[in-house]
Amino acid sequence: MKKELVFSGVQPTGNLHLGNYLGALKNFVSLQKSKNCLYCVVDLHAITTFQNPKELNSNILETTAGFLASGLDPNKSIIFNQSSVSGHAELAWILNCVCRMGWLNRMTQFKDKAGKDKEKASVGLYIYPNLMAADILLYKATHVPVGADQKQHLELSRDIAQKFNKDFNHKDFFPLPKPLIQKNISRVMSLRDGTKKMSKSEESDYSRINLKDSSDEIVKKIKKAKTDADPITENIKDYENRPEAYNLLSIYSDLSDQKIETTIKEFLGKDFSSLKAKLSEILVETISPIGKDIDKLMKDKKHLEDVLKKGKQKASIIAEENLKKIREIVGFV
Ligand code: AQP
Repeated sequence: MKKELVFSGVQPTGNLHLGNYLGALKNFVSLQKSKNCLYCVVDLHAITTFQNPKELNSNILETTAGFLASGLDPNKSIIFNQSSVSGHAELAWILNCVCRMGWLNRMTQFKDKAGKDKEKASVGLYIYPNLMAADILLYKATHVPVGADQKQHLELSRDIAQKFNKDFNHKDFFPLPKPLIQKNISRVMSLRDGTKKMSKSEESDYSRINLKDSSDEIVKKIKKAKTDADPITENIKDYENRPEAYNLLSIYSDLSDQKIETTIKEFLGKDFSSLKAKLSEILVETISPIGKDIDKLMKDKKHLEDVLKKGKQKASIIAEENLKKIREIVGFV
């Protein structure tokens, strides 16, 4: 049987938020108990949109702090930053030559992020999914915990792996990586608009719960979160046209480790103020300690740099071994 290996990454593009936590970090932590895992601060991805160098530097350390504060253990998982292992960029170039333009043209995240004026988007943003494929395939990772927003990119990684194996006549060289998407809540939505995903780059801070928000801020944001005038009803289908209501119910369910049906039963017939009160409570209980830990860890930057350095050393060993074989397969001397 093939060895299972988990790889995933988070961009150091600003405050980590509840979407990153529930969609990715929480899953990362539970996977490290039973699998070999690599978790990467994907700084090469971050610069596909301009980052102030000073802020990027601090964000790389803060994302590392977010990993540790959420429960990742550098003795169990390999924690490192992407730019420190040059194999990511090298393999990305090879995969740029494997991936087809037509495949990239279908990527919806590029369309969303580039907006109307795609001529002005960086080439890096366009080929971002190939770098993501390289991140995963460099380690021959078999499983990738991600939020549902990354599902399309992961399917592309599988297509690229398959084409590489076929083009170079090396059946099964790259395993086809499988997405691991949280069941209860695969996509945490904005608190202001239940049709948009919660995101770091959304202008309004009221659209998200940041991991570093104070208890007061969390309570205030949940109080102001958009809902509707209807009470909580039993039929799950009723929520198809109530995205904000569904989002709050899903967040509460995930944080309480219960099915959404159980949450609906708990609040049946009540209005949203009772759900919001309980949701604030559980959010403060879960998120505040993480935020406090991030602040504490950021006071010892040397420790965070050491964690990344040790992770880089471990990741480089796997990367170099695989790259050696990849260079040989491609025909480089
Ligand atoms: N709203 C979300 N719901 C569920 N999962 C989410 N993730 C991000 N937002 C949500 C997951 O978090 C991991 C790291 O994401 P990322 O920071 O590398 O990139 P992103 O998806 O582009 O996150 P943002 O917040 O939207 O960043 P910006 O605004 O900078 O683009 C991924 O597994 C992602 O699925």
